Amino acid sequence: MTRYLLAAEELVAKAESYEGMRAGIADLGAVLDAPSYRCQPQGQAAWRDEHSEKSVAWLPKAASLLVLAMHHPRDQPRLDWFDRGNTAGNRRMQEVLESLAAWLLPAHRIHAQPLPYQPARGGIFLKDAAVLAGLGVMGQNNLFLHPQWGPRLRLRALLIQERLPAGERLRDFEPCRSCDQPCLSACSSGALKTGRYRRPPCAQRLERDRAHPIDSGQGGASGDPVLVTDWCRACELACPVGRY
Ligand code: B12
Repeated sequence: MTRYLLAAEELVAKAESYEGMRAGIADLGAVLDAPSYRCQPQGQAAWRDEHSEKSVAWLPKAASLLVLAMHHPRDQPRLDWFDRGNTAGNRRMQEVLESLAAWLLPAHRIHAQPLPYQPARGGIFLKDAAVLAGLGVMGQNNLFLHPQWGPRLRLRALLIQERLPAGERLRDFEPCRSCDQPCLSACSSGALKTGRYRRPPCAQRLERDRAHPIDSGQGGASGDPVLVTDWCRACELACPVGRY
């Protein structure tokens, strides 16, 4: 077994040893050549992202990505609640990526760097990366679908300085083909009504969610309610793939 194959296998196994996590390796060049980097998103300027993560400059000569998928079940909405610049789910994934990078250097002499969430701050387009890592496929709802969890997961990535062997894309998993696609009618904003995702109505719906935060049920230091944004998940929760 080559040094890099061993490193890839151990890294993925280590990532998946954290509860509710799956992982795969993608080739960075392939991700940068994937559809999200080649299209001009509609209404890009319309979405005001408030994540407070710092911008990063990528490790020189980086060649691979570890893509981390964290299960986000229906009954754990808190993982997605946006509060003080981030979500609990994102913070958890970032912690896992930091511990993986801290392990990889002494274990395999390979440098790695957790990437931020936003592409504009040095993150990558995570759904494309997850497909290319062989973790699942894109669905009709414009979400990444995992065989076990459907779209009910969140993604993050670790940039890796060496070229590790990438996962194989899934070829025999085409869940939307035989599905009556309840995701399309579940979207009350009409973002999926043509059968193809349209960003502006979805972004407007999420803007409304932001304008109407909910009480998290946790009192702050002063005893005041802590208000959080509970983002719409209709297209995610309507998807029968994985079924939980
Ligand atoms: C900006 C953003 C938004 C914006 C704009 C979304 C958009 N799609 O344009 C807004 C705020 C509206 C939004 C909404 C939502 N988002 Co959002 N969003 C992002 C973010 C930061 C970047 C996405 C982006 O701009 N993509 C670029 C645009 C142009 O691409 P796109 O519309 O997604 O379409 C591309 C893909 O479909 C791809 N594609 C299509 N077919 C194929 C086939 C192959 C083989 C490949 C490789 C690629 C590919 O090509 C298309 C471009 O041509 C990512 C995190 C990240 N760093 O990637 C999260 C992310 C995509 N969002 C996520 C989620 C969950 C949501 C919401 C459900 C809201 C919520 N509760 O969080 C909705 C769902 C919308 C939907 N059905 O697509 C998750 C998706 C998880 C998953 N299972 O896929 C991500 C990955 C964040 C995370 N925490 O994990 N989001």
